[in-house]
Amino acid sequence: MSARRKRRLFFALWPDAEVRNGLASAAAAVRKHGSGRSVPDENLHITLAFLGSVDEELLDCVRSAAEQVNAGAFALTIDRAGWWKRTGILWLGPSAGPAALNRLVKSLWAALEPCGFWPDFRDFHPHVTIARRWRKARLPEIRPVHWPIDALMLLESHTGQRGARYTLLERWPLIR
Ligand code: 2AM
Repeated sequence: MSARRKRRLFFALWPDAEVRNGLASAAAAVRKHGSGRSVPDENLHITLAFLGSVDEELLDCVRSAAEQVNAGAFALTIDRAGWWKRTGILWLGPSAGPAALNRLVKSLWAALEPCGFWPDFRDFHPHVTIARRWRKARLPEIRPVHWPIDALMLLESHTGQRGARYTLLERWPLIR
């Protein structure tokens, strides 16, 4: 009997090159004020739904769940830095999470339920992780990054010698 292949998957908001540049400079400005393990610029994103290690045979179900998501495009402004003491995560995020983002995440989890996934019932705090194992120094103001959200992405996470690497598997435009 062969072991079924598992893939570590998550849905995310994945920035285009311009937004990524904005996030990268804001991240660099914030990281000047402390120390920890920086997330490489090419990995910056917002996780919407973390699925964990998924049986490959569930992939079709996950894909059709994404197709059923009922949400429109919206604008997100990343305008603050934050730090979670317990996890040591340093992040960038919106100071006002738009209702459209919450609706998107809710619709995504509802669509994933028939595939056997249950929502992560911790509160959803949209954030871009910019460093881990961060010991807090100071959190400066950041130059706001305007991020037009018009698609939902499915990513696979690989753990390499130099930490996590993400591959974009598929992208669904947000149209309603
Ligand atoms: P983080 O960056 O905020 O830690 C890929 O691993 C993405 O999924 C990361 O952005 C990570 O969020 C998130 N992630 C990893 N493990 C997770 C878990 N157990 N629960 C929720 N999100 C997780």
